[in-house]
This record gives sequence, C-alpha cells and structure tokens, in this order.
Amino acid sequence: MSYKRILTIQDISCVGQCSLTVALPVLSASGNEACILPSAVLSTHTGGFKGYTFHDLTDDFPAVAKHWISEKIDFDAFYTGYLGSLRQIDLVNDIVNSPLAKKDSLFVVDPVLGDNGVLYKGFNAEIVAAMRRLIKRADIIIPNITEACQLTDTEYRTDFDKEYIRGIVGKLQQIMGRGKTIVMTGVGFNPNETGVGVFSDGEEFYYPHIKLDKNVSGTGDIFASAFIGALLNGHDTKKSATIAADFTLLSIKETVKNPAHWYGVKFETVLGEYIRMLGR
Ligand code: PXL
Repeated sequence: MSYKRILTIQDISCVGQCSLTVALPVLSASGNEACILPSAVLSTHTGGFKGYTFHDLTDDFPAVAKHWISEKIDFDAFYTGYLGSLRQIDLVNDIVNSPLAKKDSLFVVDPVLGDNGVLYKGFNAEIVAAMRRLIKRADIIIPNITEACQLTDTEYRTDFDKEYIRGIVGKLQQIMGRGKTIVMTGVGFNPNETGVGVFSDGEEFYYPHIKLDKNVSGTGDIFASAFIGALLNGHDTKKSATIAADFTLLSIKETVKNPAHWYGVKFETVLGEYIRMLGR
C-alpha cells in the first residue's frame, strides 16, 4: 500500500476543531505521513470566539524551508489552508517551487478566505489577490462558493443554477489554466440540498446531499483533509470528493446531537468510518 509524505501549511487554532487540529488526525487516519508548517498560532479560530490571540509565524518560513532543503527532505504533496498574511502566501509559492517539491508533487490549495458571502475577520482584497496568484500554481483547488466568488469577482448568490456555477468555474479555469481540477463545496440547487461539484477540462460531476442546519468553522477543513487523504489512497477526484462529503456529513450529524457544541465539528468519533470508506 502506498505511503505518501504530505506537507500541510495552515494555522493552529488551539481550540476550535479546524485547520491543523483537523488536518493532522484526518491525514494520519488516511495512512499517510502528515508533516506541518504552521502559518500562525491562535488561541481559538476567528469564527465566533472574542479576543483570540494571533501569533503570525511567517518569519519562520524561510529558515524552516532552508533547513528541510539542507536535510534533502521532499514531499509528495502539498496542501495549504488558512494562511495568515500576504507575505506568507507568496512564501508558499516559493516553497512549492523549491527542491522541497518533486517534479510530480501534487499541490492542493484550499483558498480559505470566507464563508456565507463574507471574508473571515482580518482578510481583505489584498489577501484575495495573493490567493489568486497562488491558485495559478495549484493542481487542485477546493473553494466554497464564497471563496470562488471572491477569486473571480463574481456576485455571491445563495439561489443559483448550474449556469451560475459554470460561469464561476470558467473564470477559475482561466486563472488556473488547463489540466487543473476545481472541487467546489456548498453547491446545492434547492433549499434542502447542498453538495460538491468536481470540474476539470470540460467535465463536470455533482454529488448532491442533504443540507444540515449547522454552519460552523472547520467543516471545509474536514472536507479538504478527507478529500486529499482519499486522493493519496489512489481514489480519483470524484470518488475522493464523494468520500469527503460523506465523512463531513457524518461528522456534522455527530455534532448536531449536542446543540451546545457550537464552535466546531465532532469528527473524531467517526474517523473509523472514514478509514472504512477509504477501503483500507
Ligand atoms: O476553518 C477555517 C479557519 C481556519 N483557521 C482559522 C479560522 C477559520 C475559520 O473561521 O478562523 C483561524
């Protein structure tokens, strides 16, 4: 069975079940080696807690990368999530273009920028522009509708049809170029439905599923980590998106059992199901 080394670059929100506290366990459960480059350390995520601390780690990036290069370490895949500063986004570009990447290393960007039509706290148009530069280099991106709209200067809508989605996908494909895949979350065509769309050169695939009334930080990170874990197990992008959507939904179902659990998604109790879905 293949065993890949992946580097994930995103923040540590110490409490809050998102970013690295989700990516590490999920990627490890996928049976691969998960290495991390923390982009920032926060006491909690920014989605609902007040007065959180934020310690930016951008300045550490060049020395960490230099050390790894001197140790001849390289990665089969890179996965970026929440990036805390402008300069950091450009440094990530340097990392994926350095000897840390092999010729055929996979580069997946979850362009974490916002949700429900608005940017996360602390983000602005400059960050969006930097993320637009980063996705040019990516093989696969995993935006939600808000992020896809931000990246393409499209008006955000909650009620839409396939033509609207195709319009956004067309603009993303223009930015990214040919041979790339867009995995868009939050794509549902009626009020009780959401789902995921997978788009690559002229091909589209939709996986609709029920919409649960629970909108919390970290859902996108669970989806992205589970998707990449499935890819690293040899599943194609459509099957990986299906597995990730099923696992995310299962995690949300666990969460709604306890209405007091407002800040994150309880994925831990269903990690075993994820491993089973991977066919491991
Ligand atoms: O899950 C996305 C995310 C990641 N990191 C931080 C966040 C959020 C969303 O709120 O605040 C710090």
